[in-house]
Amino acid sequence: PQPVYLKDYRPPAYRVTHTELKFDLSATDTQVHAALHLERHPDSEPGLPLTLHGEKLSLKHIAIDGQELQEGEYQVDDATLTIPEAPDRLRLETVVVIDPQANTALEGLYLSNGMFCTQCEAEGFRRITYYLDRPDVMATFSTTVIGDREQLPVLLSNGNPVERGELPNGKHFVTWEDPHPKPSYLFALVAGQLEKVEDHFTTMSGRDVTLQLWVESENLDKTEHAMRSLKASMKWDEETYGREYDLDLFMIVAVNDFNMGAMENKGLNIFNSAAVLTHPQTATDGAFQRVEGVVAHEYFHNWSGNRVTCRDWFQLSLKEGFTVFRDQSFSADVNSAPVKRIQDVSFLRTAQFAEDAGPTAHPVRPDHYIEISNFYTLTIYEKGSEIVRMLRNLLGWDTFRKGSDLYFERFDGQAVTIEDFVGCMAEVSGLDLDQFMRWYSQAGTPEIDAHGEYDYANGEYRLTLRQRTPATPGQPDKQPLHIPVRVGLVGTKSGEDLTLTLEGPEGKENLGKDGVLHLREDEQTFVFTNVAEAPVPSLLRGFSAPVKLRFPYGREDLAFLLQNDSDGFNRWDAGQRLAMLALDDLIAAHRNGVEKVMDPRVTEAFRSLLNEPSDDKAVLAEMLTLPSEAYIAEQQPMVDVDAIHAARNFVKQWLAVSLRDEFLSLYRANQSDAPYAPDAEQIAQRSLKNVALSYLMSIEDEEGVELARQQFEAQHNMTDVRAALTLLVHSSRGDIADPALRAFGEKWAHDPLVMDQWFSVQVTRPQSDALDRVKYLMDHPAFSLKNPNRVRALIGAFVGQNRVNFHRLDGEGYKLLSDVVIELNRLNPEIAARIITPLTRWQRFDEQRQALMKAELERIRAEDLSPNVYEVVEKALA
Ligand code: HT7
Ligand code: ZN
Repeated sequence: PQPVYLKDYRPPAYRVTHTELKFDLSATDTQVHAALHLERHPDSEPGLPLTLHGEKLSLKHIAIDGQELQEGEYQVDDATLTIPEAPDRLRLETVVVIDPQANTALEGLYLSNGMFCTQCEAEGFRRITYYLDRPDVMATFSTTVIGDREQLPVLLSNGNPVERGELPNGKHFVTWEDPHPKPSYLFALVAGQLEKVEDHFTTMSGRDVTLQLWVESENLDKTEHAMRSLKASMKWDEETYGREYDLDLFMIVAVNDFNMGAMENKGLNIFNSAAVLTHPQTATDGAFQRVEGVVAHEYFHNWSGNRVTCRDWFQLSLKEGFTVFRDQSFSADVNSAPVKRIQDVSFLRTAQFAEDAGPTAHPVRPDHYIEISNFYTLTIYEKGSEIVRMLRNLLGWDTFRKGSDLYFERFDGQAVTIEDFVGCMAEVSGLDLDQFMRWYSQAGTPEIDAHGEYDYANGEYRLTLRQRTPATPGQPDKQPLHIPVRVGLVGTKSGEDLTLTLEGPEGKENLGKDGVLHLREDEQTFVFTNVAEAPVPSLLRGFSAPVKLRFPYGREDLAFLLQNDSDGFNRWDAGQRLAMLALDDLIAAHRNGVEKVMDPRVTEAFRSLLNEPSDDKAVLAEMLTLPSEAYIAEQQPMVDVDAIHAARNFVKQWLAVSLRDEFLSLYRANQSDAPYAPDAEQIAQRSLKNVALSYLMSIEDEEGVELARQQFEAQHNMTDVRAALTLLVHSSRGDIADPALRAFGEKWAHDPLVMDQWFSVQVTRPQSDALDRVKYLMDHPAFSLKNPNRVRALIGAFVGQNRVNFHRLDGEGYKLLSDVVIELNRLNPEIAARIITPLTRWQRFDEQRQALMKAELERIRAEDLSPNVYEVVEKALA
């Protein structure tokens, strides 16, 4: 497969002004009739032929302006249909036949549980019909769906239904019209036995919008939270960004087989059932919050993505980075803002930083790709969002909002670039954002080395920041970035933020109690004057830039910040840094075979957290959570999975023994019989209670085990049930865990989303039988490699969350993953290329593991590979 390059972008030869589609649905022989109204693109190079994309299509008929084309007047290969002598304006008709039942890749039109559905982003539409399947070709669509009246009573597509009727042979049809020009990736069709829940929303201009959530009948009782989230998102986007919905109907459909979380098709969002269905008895608090976030994300795309879309797929972060930023802000506003920031940053620092440091590292705007679906990455989404957040912070909210208004107004109905977006921000603010644009073109996580000096005699604090971005594949040399570093100076005597007076080229600048430093050079020194007492600097407040910041904090400094920093995020981060220092010592002790000794400052810090009641329970739960094994691994020069696991367990057990009574009281104080609600207060309470229980269970004392058993038995809600079940299954108490697991499996055998949890809980168990459990469960009748949720629940959970067992020294974990990748490469290349990720990170491990991992990658390379897996494996072995 050949790469596509950003520098080769050219406007299309033709544009499509209107698209008429007619689907006659059948499981194995769906007929797609397309009539495309085409005209030469004014900006295209003269003389270019009309070339349409098309894959896995069986062409039955082709005509221009009613005239059937003869052999020789067009050419077809396995990716394109070319008409060399097409007129400048034409109506092209094609009829193709496709096989949805054989479509296990879940791109294009496929069957899920007997239901027809589509996934067209990024390049799935070309598996439905011949088309200019690129985002800068936008057309209005009219779609007629024909299906069996009994089997497929519900027939949906984008826009508004304009006609419906009966047909011979037990068939019926519905015609849909979408008045908003859209690229083909936003096309959608759904047909099946679905039932709906309906509600209404009155927009800010007083229009009534009908909201429909379509699900299989057994899931009708799991829609309430998604509907509530949808209405909240619509309101929030009006109030926060001034964006109003633009059709009379907004539909969401839940499907069981879906490669990602959801898809923002115009007026007809299609969702993975895991990202939309919730019920207190079946979904955890985390799932409720995910649903709220994904519903918001897809809804927000109606403006950031659909009304204003991407010129080409290199601009993917234009819509994804901006929309993630919007959904993160929404979730922060409706839940606990500090906790949302802590969770988002934890995820970024663990998973996106690892991507940035690995062989598939790429800029937020890549300059080439082989398979675009490999680029729906954490870098495009999460780092892309951090870049938008930096813009928001550099401009301030009001100016950022002006820039956003200008962007939506100026480019409404167009397919544009990242320059267009940042250009609006520069225009409204007057800021020079040229250097800032490097955030989009340079891969890798910038590192900042900071050091500070306090000059008692002059009352000056000098802070030196040195930036460097490590080399990444294809980018050996990096330029300095424009990095906003939010800082405060916390007085060591007062514990208060000191007023910041910055010495600048134009004199003294008053930054108030915390301010943003603009780091633009490789190295810069910032001098603060009138600093009345020795400070501890609080750096990168709120995580003001996606960088790794090092500062030689002493442990007392960190304990001090943990107590005194006015920035909630940095208070949490100080705790994490303190725990990391202790963990580093313990990891070294484990590797050297010497006795592990716990740093008493960590114990004391935890004791203070537990003894001084905090009014923010949600933040407290985060503070009491130790860095994950994955995050700890990210901090190590060479990952020693066993030492990390042992060190983290040691800290956990030490704290549990030392603070047992405190954890018990915390547990009891947060027990509640109140009816379940997914609100911030209850979620915080449950988090705290379950964090406490996890400490108690780490030492498996009788009281802790009994509390877990009772919590499971009470079956109050899935958050508590799953927390208790996980702790029991991950303990040595098989006498309690096994019957609990059996009861859980029997009770929920009918519910795929709960069974996903049943699979995950078992394969993440740290005991050495986990790999056998995975193999055993792969033979379970409920397991299927064709269902991405099941693959993620079983294989994904094992390779991603069970580090000690996946990285077994006999290489059996790696072998299991490569066997799965080889099978999925044939069935579902998109999922294969994602699930392989842990194997591509071989450089981070010891020589023995490196050799084992590379051998498995070579074994995969020897197969007949899809472009998806080929691209990842080649990069990993380069
Ligand atoms: N924009 C959507 C992307 C998506 C996708 C991409 C590749 C393959 C399958 C997919 N399903 C959805 C989702 C989003 O970011 O909103
Ligand atoms: Zn998105």
